[in-house]
Amino acid sequence: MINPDIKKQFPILNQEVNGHPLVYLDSAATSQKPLSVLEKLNEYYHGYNSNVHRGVHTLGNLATDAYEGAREKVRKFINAKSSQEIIFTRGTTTALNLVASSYGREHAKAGDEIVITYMEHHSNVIPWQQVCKSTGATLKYIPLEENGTISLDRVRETITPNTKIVSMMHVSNVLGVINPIKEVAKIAHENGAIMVVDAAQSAPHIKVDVQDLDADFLAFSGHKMCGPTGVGALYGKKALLEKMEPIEFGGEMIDFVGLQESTWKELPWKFEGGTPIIAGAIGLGAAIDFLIELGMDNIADHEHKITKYAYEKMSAIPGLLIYGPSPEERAGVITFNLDGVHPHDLATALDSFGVAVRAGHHCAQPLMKWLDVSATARASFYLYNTEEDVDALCDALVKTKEYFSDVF
Ligand code: 7TS
Repeated sequence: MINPDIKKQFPILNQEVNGHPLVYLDSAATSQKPLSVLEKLNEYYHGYNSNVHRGVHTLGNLATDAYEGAREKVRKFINAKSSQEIIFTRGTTTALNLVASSYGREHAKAGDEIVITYMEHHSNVIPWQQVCKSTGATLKYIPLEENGTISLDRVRETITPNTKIVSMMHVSNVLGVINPIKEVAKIAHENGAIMVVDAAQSAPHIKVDVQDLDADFLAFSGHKMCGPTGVGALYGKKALLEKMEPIEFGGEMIDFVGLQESTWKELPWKFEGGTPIIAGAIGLGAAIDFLIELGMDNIADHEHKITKYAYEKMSAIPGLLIYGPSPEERAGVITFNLDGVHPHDLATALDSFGVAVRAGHHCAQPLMKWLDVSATARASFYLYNTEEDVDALCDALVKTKEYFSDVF
């Protein structure tokens, strides 16, 4: 397990909310940030804030080195072959939209198929719907098994030689399901399709190796992995990125601008139009240092134990329904409903005990339809959560249940 002292590195966690110690169980929405990341941002703004890639003055060179150094940290973190394959974006949503708008619109045509699953986050649904609308391609869904997982048999049935793109989340933000990306990528490639991976909920929690997965594109967000908001990354295989057109045009991304025609810089800069996300990338680099220091396997192990503990304890609360597979098959997310209590009322009641969870459709309306619910509550765990946090959640759940059964 990770030493509970780690909480001291997250000053925000040391506060009371509504008269109770804060129990933060909403890291799937956004994680908290350790001191080392906050200090790195401070250092940049206090010490060498400057624009990058202009190569004239000292501060500018320091900022460029730190920004490009962060790219190298991301490369290593996901084991990409080259830092030219790492594009800084605003987050997962922007990264997936880049792939859809550039690669998708260029390569899909009427009669082609784009394959996703029912569990995807909206940011891995709507960009593909838009590609289908503009190209005439068809959007197909891999059905889910009863416990919310996907089976490779269904994957094989859905992907065909007409499939051009398969796009799938690595870990579900609702069910915690861990998808067999490596095997799905193999099936996609056998059918001549490319594999796009939404790693928003995996990169913060488990080791992600783009070469081992054989992902063609992979997207994630810095703010869910101890980094600042407003930064994320798109990994793409160099051979694919090289042939793709940028989708944003302007400063920084050009080689030469003529009156009628312009040419682009080489990778990765042709996809980073405008002043890039300098502070964000430097902060993300510090977050990666922090995660590597703890060890991704330790983080995964810690979260697995907390999730198992929570799953067992929550399962013992009468009237509490947990969605998705057994704790063995899931990452640190537990989505649930309490009989007779609307999830928004439930989350509000839990907040009155200082326990922060999310309620709603979790940007996964196709999955909500599949679950046949309009909303759920969700507790999500990260490296700083402890068994005491789970105990506080369960106490608050029991008290909420008692309150609602007394009142109604
Ligand atoms: N993909 C998945 C699997 C996600 O969980 C999220 C955000 C995104 C993509 C989008 O990431 P963004 O950083 O571009 O916004 N998920 C959630 C969530 O579960 N609750 O709030 C945001």
